[in-house]
Amino acid sequence: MFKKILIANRGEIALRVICACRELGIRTVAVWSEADEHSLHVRFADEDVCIGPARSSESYLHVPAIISAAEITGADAIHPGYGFLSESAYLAEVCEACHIKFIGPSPSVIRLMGEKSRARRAMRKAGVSVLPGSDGPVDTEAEAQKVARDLAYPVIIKASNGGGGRGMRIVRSADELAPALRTAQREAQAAFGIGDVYLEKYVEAPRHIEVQILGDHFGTVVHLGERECSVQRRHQKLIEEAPSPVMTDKQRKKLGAMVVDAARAVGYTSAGTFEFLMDAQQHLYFIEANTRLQVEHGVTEMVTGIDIVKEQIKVAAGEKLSFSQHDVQISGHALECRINAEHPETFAPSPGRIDAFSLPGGPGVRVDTFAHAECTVPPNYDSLIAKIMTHGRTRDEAIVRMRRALEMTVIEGIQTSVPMHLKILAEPDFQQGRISTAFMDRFLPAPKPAPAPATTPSTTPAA
Ligand code: MV4
Repeated sequence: MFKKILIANRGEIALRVICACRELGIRTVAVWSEADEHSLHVRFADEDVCIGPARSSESYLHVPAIISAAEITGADAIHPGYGFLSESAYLAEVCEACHIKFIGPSPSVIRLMGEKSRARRAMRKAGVSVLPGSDGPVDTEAEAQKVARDLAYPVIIKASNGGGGRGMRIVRSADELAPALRTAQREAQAAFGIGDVYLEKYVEAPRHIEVQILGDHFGTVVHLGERECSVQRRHQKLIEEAPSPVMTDKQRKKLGAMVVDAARAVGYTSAGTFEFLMDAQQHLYFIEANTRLQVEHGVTEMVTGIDIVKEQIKVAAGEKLSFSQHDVQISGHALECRINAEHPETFAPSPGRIDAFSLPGGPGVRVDTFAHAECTVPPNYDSLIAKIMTHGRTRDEAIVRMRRALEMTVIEGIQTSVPMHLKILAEPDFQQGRISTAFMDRFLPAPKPAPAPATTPSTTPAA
């Protein structure tokens, strides 16, 4: 087992990894930017190293600073958390060269999954039901027109090296395709340094369902069931739950087995997530895979009793998975509300100093956070300050527990998304599990009425 792990991250996830290390008897090294000097992850780590200024590109994203900190402290592994360098094949390669274990899949698997159109092809080859789309990147307008005609409109253009919703364009008719393709290619080039894009059939108001897996270095891969993350806004997930309210045991078994076979086929090790869209007919289609620990892993831990971070560390150290598929039982239902430092109506960030702070507890409640009374939420990073999770024997019980947990959450001095969550949880559609990625549209500000045209326009045919 590792003796010392450097955690290349901050905030609640850095603390979550410290929890796992302490339980495993592993020493920890925190790294921090100048904005995080007084942060709890620094206080609770055994050692800490300042790696640069507040700006991420000069600290949490700066590979030479992270590697130097690991070498100076003699860390034998690096846990990247989520975000930042967690899906950097480059960091994983540098770690290999420096004889430091990167806690994640191999660089080649990270690279494969990072190229979304290549990942689609690999998954299709491995027998996964993949959303219909182009076979690889689409370069020319003629090619795009042919693929889109075969798929039938609407289609969606996605950046091959993007992911998580960035750089996507929905195209509803052939005449919109050429300009959308050019814009998408230009945006992909600017955002990701690679202009490749691919096409998929566009699914209206899908559910977002993802399968959690763990793989060791002995060819064993298990799945821990699915999470549903359909309640999202601007590609930011707000509420996640496990299991999905609409998946049957039979469907879970089939989807899980399909993902496990595919993961084994590509040599997947460590924790990972395979994302699917579910259409109105409840068909599931693979869209992309994430090669990191995810923000919402805790709801899976609550319904399986498995500590995903400890297992991830153990398999990275070369241990066999300590359980088999047969041992994985989904028990009850768990929900997670992401508490962001933001204005509850405008969603504008609300960093600053927290005055009063009190967290909920009691039966079935878990809170992962780095915040505390009199701490400061810096403006430099994402606005997630706490994850409130609840577990119940049923989804209804998990919802009741979440509502009382949110009502017993005190965070003063900054604005948070707690009131927004209470509104969502009071919605009959949410309570009945009638959710989709379009669910949050009802909370958008009412669109301004279009200004009256000076002359009566000719009527255009309805779409
Ligand atoms: C889609 C989709 C519909 N059809 N792909 C968003 C997050 C990223 N992981 C994938 N996303 C989507 N992919 C196909 N083929 C719908 C979404 C989606 C979305 C798309 C455009 C605008 C807002 C959206 C909100 C949630 C999900």
